[in-house]
Amino acid sequence: MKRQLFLTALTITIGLGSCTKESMTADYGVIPLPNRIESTEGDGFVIRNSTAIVYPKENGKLQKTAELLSEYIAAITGMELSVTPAEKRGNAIVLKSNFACPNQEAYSLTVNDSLVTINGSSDAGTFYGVQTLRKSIPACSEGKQVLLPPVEITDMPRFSYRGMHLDVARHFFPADFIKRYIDILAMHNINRFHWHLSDDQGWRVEIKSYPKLTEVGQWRKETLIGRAGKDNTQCDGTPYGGYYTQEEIRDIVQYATDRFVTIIPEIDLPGHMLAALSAYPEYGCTGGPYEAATGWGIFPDILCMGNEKTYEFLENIFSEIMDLFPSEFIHVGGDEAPKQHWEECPKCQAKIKELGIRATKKHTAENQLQSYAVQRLEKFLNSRNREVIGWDEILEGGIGGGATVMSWRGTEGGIEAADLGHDAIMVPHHTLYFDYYQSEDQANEPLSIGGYIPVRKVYEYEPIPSVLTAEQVPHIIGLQANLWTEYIHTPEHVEYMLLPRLAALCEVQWTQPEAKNYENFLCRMDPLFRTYDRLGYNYAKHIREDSKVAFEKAKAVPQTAGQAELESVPVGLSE
Ligand code: TNX
Repeated sequence: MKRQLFLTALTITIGLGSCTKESMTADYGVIPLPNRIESTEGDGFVIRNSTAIVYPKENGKLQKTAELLSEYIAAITGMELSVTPAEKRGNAIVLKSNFACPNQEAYSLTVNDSLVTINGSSDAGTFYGVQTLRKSIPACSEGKQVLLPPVEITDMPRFSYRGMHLDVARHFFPADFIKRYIDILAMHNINRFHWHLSDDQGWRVEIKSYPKLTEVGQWRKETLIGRAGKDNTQCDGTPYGGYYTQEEIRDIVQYATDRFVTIIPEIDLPGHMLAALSAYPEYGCTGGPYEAATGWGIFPDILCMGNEKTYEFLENIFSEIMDLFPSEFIHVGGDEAPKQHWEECPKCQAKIKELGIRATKKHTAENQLQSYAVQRLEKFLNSRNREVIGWDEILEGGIGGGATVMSWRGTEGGIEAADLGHDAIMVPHHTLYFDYYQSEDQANEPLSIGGYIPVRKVYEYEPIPSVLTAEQVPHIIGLQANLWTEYIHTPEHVEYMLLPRLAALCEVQWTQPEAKNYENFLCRMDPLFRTYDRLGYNYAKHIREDSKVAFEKAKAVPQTAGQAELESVPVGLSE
């Protein structure tokens, strides 16, 4: 007889309850919470040194996933499990990908006494089953056998677009750290890494046809100290640069692909382009000279979109970007582009005339010129089978084609996009900007851009606006958090801003809303924090104590009381 396991405190009690010196018991109540966890009959499966991880012969992707699982288990337990394409045999963890489910990232995870089977609806699904398994193993399992209680888990994500962003223009982070960042994303079932590669303060990707983009554009002569503001112009006097070679990019793209993370590159235009203009001033309205910005904000010098040569410049850049990044989506920016130079620029005004653009009540002529530029670029990218994403400003001059809108100034952009039949990704700054403070006690926090976004606020976010009709809802393809780095100089600080808010984000992205419960989440954070510790991830500690207390409280609940609760609190997609 199968027993439905409900994800109350009981799950945790089971996990911790049977800890001995020699063995540890896995706990399947991981983050993000799986849709359905049913405990089954039996003694369970013991992971020992002799356990093999088995993948289907000639499936290179699952071979890689099997190797990663072996690494994950080694990092937590010290056991180095062998990886083999052998046929099914006893005491093995078997990876497959023929689980029948229309959702392409679903999986089942079955544990009986002799076998663990992770079966994905695709190789990606199998990878998420592997993530669930590795997170279920307690971080303090070093040198111990791990008992996996018998179970049947079936799981799939709520949203297909589950993103996380990183700005490497304001501050640069080396290739090795980008890989570590991708590891962290993968651990949280995130499948899109939005890589913000260029901005006013630095150009970070090698483009062979325009070598000065990195030779010159990677540099700013110095960096503002303290918070940006009218009265603060104090800089550190130290030149700052950094960029990724194409070889490094290819290596990172492969690293991400192995972890089922698609990298979406962003080249932000026509604004936020000062670094590029410092290298190629001929593509600005005034002809320069320009310098990469040393402080933060919005700058009036943007690309001249009245000049045909600028289109050629962009197409050449994007051709190389497309060669480097296989992603279906390419991000073309579009945010914060002041139009004062366009208003005076003879080329821009001639272009507006030539195109027959007229200012309307809704759209200025200059905003329509931006809209024309984005749509023209979109056609170019479409001709190579790519789709465009832009910040919500791309709605301003009228949106055409099939662009996907990233709604950052609030949720209105997403709502408008859905209403116009476009897809949208929710990234509202008020809830999903991880560069904002995590505590109200700002004096005790590293200097941040502002705001206040505690873990709970992220956790409680509902990305589908209630005003949408049933037909519009599917246009919200997912959500993402953004990590801008004006005030973030080091990898450790990036991790501090990212974790544990990322854990809250991933549960919004993955888990069905009915199954979400903040107290329960806090309780499940405790083992995840231990895993962060074990892996050396630097995280913010604001909810660390609360999560320990929630965990201890759950542990103290006698099993019978837990079972009484069991009958009443179903979770997720349980039938
Ligand atoms: C707005 S979000 C920006 C970025 C800044 C960020 C700081 C967006 C499209 N533009 O350029 O870094 O705010 O929070």
